[in-house]
Formats: sequence, C-alpha cells, structure tokens
Amino acid sequence: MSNDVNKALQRAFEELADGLDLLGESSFRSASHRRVARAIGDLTAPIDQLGDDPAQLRARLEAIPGIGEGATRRILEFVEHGEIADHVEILERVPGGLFQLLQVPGLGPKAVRTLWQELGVQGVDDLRRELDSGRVESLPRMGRKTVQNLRSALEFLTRTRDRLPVALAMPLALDLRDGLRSVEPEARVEIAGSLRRGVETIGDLDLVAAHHDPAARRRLAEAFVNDGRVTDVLASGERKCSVRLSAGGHAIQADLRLGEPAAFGAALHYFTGSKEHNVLMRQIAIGFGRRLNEYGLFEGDEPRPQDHGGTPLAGAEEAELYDALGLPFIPAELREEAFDPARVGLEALRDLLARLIDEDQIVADLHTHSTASDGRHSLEELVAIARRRGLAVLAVTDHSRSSVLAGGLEIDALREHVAAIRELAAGLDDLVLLAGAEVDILPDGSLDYPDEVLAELDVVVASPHVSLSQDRATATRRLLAAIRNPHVHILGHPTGRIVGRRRGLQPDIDALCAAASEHGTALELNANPRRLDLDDAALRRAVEVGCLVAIDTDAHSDAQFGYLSYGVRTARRAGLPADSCVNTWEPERLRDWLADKSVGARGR
Ligand code: DGT
Ligand code: CA
Ligand code: CA
Ligand code: ZN
Repeated sequence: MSNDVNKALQRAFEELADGLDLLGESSFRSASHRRVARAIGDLTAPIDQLGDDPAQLRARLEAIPGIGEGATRRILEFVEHGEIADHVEILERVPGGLFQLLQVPGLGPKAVRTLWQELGVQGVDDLRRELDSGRVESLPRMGRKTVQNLRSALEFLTRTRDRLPVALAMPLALDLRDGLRSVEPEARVEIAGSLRRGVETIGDLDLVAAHHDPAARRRLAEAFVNDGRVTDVLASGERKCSVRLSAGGHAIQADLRLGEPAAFGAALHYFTGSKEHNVLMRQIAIGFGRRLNEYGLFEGDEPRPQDHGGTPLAGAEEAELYDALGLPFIPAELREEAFDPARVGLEALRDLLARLIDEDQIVADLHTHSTASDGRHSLEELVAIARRRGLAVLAVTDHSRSSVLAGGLEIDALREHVAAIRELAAGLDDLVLLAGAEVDILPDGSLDYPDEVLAELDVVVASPHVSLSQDRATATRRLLAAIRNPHVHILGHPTGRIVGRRRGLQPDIDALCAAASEHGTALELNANPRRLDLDDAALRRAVEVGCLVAIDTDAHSDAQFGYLSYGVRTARRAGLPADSCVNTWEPERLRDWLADKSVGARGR
C-alpha cells in the first residue's frame, strides 16, 4: 500500500510513546508523541510526498496540527535515514513483547512496567506463565479480579490474532479487485467470502472472476500472482489461484476463482457462503430434484463430476438461483444461520427484506468532528463535504473537555463553537447543520458537561472513552446513566472496543436496549471499521427490542465519511429495518425527536 511510510512512522511514534511510559519517563513527552502518531494516522497522502524538497516538506509538516518542531525533525530523519535514533534507542531498552502486552485490554503501561520489573515478564507467553503460577496476584494492585480479567483478555487475543480486521482487509480486497478489472475490463470480478458478507474480521480474502476467453482468464491469474504485495504463491492454476500477501505489516491469504460467465453467479454465490447458507441452499435444491454447486443449478439431484462446463438451469446471476429455488434474493449480509428461511419463515424473511436498511436511505450523519477538537476540517469544509456526499443533515459533535488529547472543548469554547455553527447554519437552505457535542461518559456515569449546557445543544452523543476495562456491572450502570439522561440522544460507540485489539466494555446489552427503548435514546452503530460498535450480535438484540439505532461515521476527515458502508453492512447483518435508524428520517421527524427524544420511546 502506498501509505506504508505513514504506517511505519505512526508505529514509530506510538512505540516512542509506549516506550517512554514503560521506562517510567515523562508522560508529557509520551502524550506529545501519541498526538503526532494520531496526526500521521489521519493523513491521506504519503508523508514523504508532502513536499518536493526537505525545506518544503519541513514547512508542510510544521503546518499540521499536532506536529511540532521536534516531531518534524524526527519525521525528516525517518524520511532520510529510514529510522529515528530515539526510536531505535527505545527499542534497545524495552523488550519488544512489552509493546504487544500493552494491547491486552486492562493492561496499562504502569502495570506492564511492574510485571516487567518485578517478575521479568517480557511478553504474552511470560504473562500467561506468571498468571498460572499465581505470582501476578501477589503483586501490588493486582487483585484476583484483575487477574481474572487478564486471563480472559489473553484468551481474546489468541482468538482474534489470526483474523484480519475488515478495516485492513477491505481496502486490500478492493484494490485487488480493481486491479483485476483494469487488466481485463470485460471480465466480471467480485469480492466474495466473509468480506462480502460484512463480517468484521476476515480469515482470508476470496475473489471470483469470469471471462469467456481462457487466455483472458490466464492473464487475470498472472496479474493476481504477480501482484507486488504477494509474498508466496500457494497455488496457480486454471481455476484457482492462492497467494499470501503482506499488507500494512499483516499477512493474509487470498484466493481467486476463475470460470465461465455462465457460471459466475453460482461461483460468486458458493464462495460468498456462509457454509451454513450453502448447505441450506443445496438442501432446498434437492427438494426440487435439482443440484446446486459452484458451477450452477442442474436438473437431477445426483452429484456428477461433469458439472464444470455443463449447461446449468441457472448460474450466470445469483438472483436466478434464488428465483429458481422459490426464494427471495437474500443479500450477502443475511446469508447466515440466523436468517435461515426455514428458521425465520419465508413470510417473515420477505418482510424483513422489504424493510432492511440500505445505504442510500441514510441522509444524516449525527456524529462528526471539526478542527474545534481533533477533526481535520473547518465547519465550512464539513458543510461542503456533506453537500457533496448528498447528506440532508449534518451534526458537528466535537469532543468534551475531559478528552484532553483529542482537544476537547471547555464550556466557553463549546458555546463559541455552537454560536459559529448556528451562524453558518442560518445561511444554509439545502443542509440542516446541527450543533452538538460528543460528551464523555465519565467512569462513574456522570457526563462531562452539566445538564444545562447539554440542553443548549441540538444533538448530544454521549460516549465512553476511558476506563474501558471496568467490570460488567459498573459498565452497565455507567452506560444506563447516560441512556436515561433526557439530554442524551445517542449512546456513542457504547463499548469503546477496537476490532481485534481492544475488547472494550462488556455491558449487559439487553439492559441497555430496554432502557434505550424506554427513553427513546438511540444506540450508536459507529461505522468506523476499527470500531463497528455496537457489533452485529449486540445490534441484533437491539433490533429485536425495536430500539432506535444511529449509524454515524464519527468522521474526522473527508475520507472517513466513506466509513458509512461498513456501518450499513454491519446493520444489515443485524437485520436492522430502515425505520429504526434515525439517520434515515426526514429532517422534520429527526428534529422532533431531537427536540424531545421521548417521541422515539417505545409505545410513543
Ligand atoms: P473466513 O475466510 O474465515 O473469514 O470465512 P469465509 O466464509 O470467507 O470462508 P472461506 O474463505 O473458508 O470460504 C469461502 C466460502 O466458500 C465459504 O463462506 C463458503 C464456501 N465454502 C468453502 N468451503 C466450503 C465447504 O466445505 N462447504 C461449503 N458448503 N461451502 C464452502
Ligand atoms: Ca474467506
Ligand atoms: Ca478462502
Ligand atoms: Zn468517541
């Protein structure tokens, strides 16, 4: 990927920060490194291409908020020498496994430092051993409870380590797909597998391609195995190629299936899965005296080896297959056991499909950030972006005062910001611009602004940002308090999880859903693919209870408004009806709810 330099630099600054913390040195310096890492992460262009010469690069770097003189010097050092001396020194002083330990939920730098100094722990395996020996429990501030949390966190790490978060897998897969399309513009090329179904972590990438000309298929195969990111070619045949790729420091396998256009729909369907959905479809086919496989739907239910290249009853399009089996078209996100027509019932499934949310129904984004806190764009720029993206409503919700690192606003600054938003809003006739805030839910459930300040805002998103390893009961109480606050419209990224990296809070979801529907508060599905919070399983519970859901991008930059599709795919996996999603509402209806959210309460 073109942004490898940015990624390497971001990682270097993160390790500088973590390293200083682990060495017990100035937390002021580590906070500043962390700010730089974040600023780099927000850049879209490769950092070494920001300027044509060092002087221009220096000037452009210093103009980036969060990047000061020292950071500029380090970045230039990295661009010139490929490393940063301070960073190299940190890596010499701190064992590498400790950085990984910091990813364990519930383990902060202080605790990792103690484990290192007192028990000589240098990584995940050491920690597991020391937990088993009981020595961790004897350390100061490491009670039985902490030890239990650590154990389950370690388990979580092991379970998720081998799957790639969708945030990394999707850009790679799209790039591979588009690369193949440009090699053979006549070919059909689609992403299949768990990625197409909208799953949040991906075991391997699956692509399906079709072209009537065998020579064109060979050119596709060749382009695939010769991609610059390929590290190993596992198979390279007429019908299937498998490679291992490296992307952003992660390794992942990718499979490409190649075939005839007449069988494209069947292949796409088969390799989209899920396995359970495939089994179900095959059983239904057998009920019709037919057989379904990756080559198409055929007459006769006896398996035959010669289906490849045969003439199917249906196979060019997925829709034909569903049609021929008497089923409505089931979108990829619903091809899971939970939506098995035999279980749900055909009528209920048809009803669900008719109401299922679709990306183009979303007309509002109610959680975004501007330069007033840690966003990249001014209010005017956000308005231009929202217009270009066809939004009818945009809420600017910058961080509250406790989020110091994110530039959270003190009350005076918030009021000024709100005034600026309202002034701008008054001159707009094609976009409803709302003044809001993303207010921190403090660890005890109180909010970061007093109620009378919240009452001045059009939209209040309340989110947890710190103390994300609280026990279940405390976390539930904390979030319930926010849901019940009459000024809070949306519970933002309710668990605070990071996909594959941080488990976040583990609240009692049913209790949250019940309270949310009682008070008319919306639960957020944060569309940032690193978050996807709530996740599909939790959201399914929310759908069952009928509570309101807000799908917001939490965008800090123009590109991040594009996160919406990740959110919508996750929502569809939960079977979310469009009408339950406040972002699909007409501005009038949305305004009514924002003015008094109890109109959104169940039994309204
Ligand atoms: P992943 O890669 O673990 O994230 O999940 P998938 O669903 O992408 O699984 P993968 O890559 O092993 O296979 C892609 C699809 O191919 C899978 O969803 C269904 C189909 N498939 C693969 N193996 C089998 C099988 O043994 N039986 C059936 N019915 N379908 C299969
Ligand atoms: Ca796969
Ligand atoms: Ca696969
Ligand atoms: Zn947030």
